[in-house]
Amino acid sequence: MPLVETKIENFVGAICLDYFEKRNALCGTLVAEIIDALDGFIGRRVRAVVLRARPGVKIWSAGHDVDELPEGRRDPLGWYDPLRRLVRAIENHPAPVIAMIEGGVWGGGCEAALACDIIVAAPNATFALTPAKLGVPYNVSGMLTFLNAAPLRLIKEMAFTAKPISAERALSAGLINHMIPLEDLESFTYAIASDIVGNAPLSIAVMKEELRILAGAHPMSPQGWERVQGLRRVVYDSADYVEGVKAFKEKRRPVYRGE
Ligand code: LCV
Repeated sequence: MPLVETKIENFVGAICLDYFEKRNALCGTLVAEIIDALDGFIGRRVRAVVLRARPGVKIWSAGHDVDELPEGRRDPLGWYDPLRRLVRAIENHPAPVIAMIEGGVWGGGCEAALACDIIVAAPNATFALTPAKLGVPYNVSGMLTFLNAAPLRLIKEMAFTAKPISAERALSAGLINHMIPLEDLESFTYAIASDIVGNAPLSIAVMKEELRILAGAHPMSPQGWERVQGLRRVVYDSADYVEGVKAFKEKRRPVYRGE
């Protein structure tokens, strides 16, 4: 049973997340299907992509599939992790990817949405960064996705509280491009896609890549990199990390001891 539905119309490729039983959690299979769809769009000369969930969902994506997180002693967000591969696939796709969002967006799902080039959300959309809730040491390129998406102070509040913010607040902070009534969400999103399709795809692709390179151009010394990786290892080797994942699976509140 596929976990995404795709279609192509008038040079616009649509990828609809369809993994209801896990609230579109970004498991390896779902991510592989999204990446396959994006790769297929390149050959079909798609000029704009809409990444969406089923109309009427309460949850756009529940984020990383927690059942696929390591139980400790291994980087939970390493280079080949599905979420990392998905973010890179979105950022490297030559056509603009428009996230069309209704409902809650959690954790890694929030990063995947923020990795998209344009975000159009309904008023019922919410956005939550959840590593602190789970005890996960988020990775550097993921934090850069957030830093490129919103003011530092808002990212800190979202990361440290792990509380969702409303679409309205996301709009006022520039985290999303448009907040559109649910009944107009699809037509508005496709109107943007159609504007993009009418422009020069090669020019757009090179500007997207220039912006990706520039947005990622943050010098980090080898010592700085090693320090961060060492600090992250302390976290994913900690009892708190094990407790966070265990509590999620046991559907209870975690009790963190800072060790
Ligand atoms: C696996 C899930 C998930 C899920 N994984 O439905 O950013 S980081 O570092 O934190 C990163 C590691 C990350 O992204 O972690 C995941 C962060 N996500 C969250 O914290 C959201 C966790 N999910 C929820 O809070 C609720 O499920 C929401 C509010 C999304 C939906 O609530 P709702 O009542 O509609 P359920 O909670 O009943 O979920 C339906 C099924 O999906 C599973 C969940 O365990 C349940 O499974 P069972 O039917 O077997 O009980 N599920 C939901 N999210 N991220 N599994």
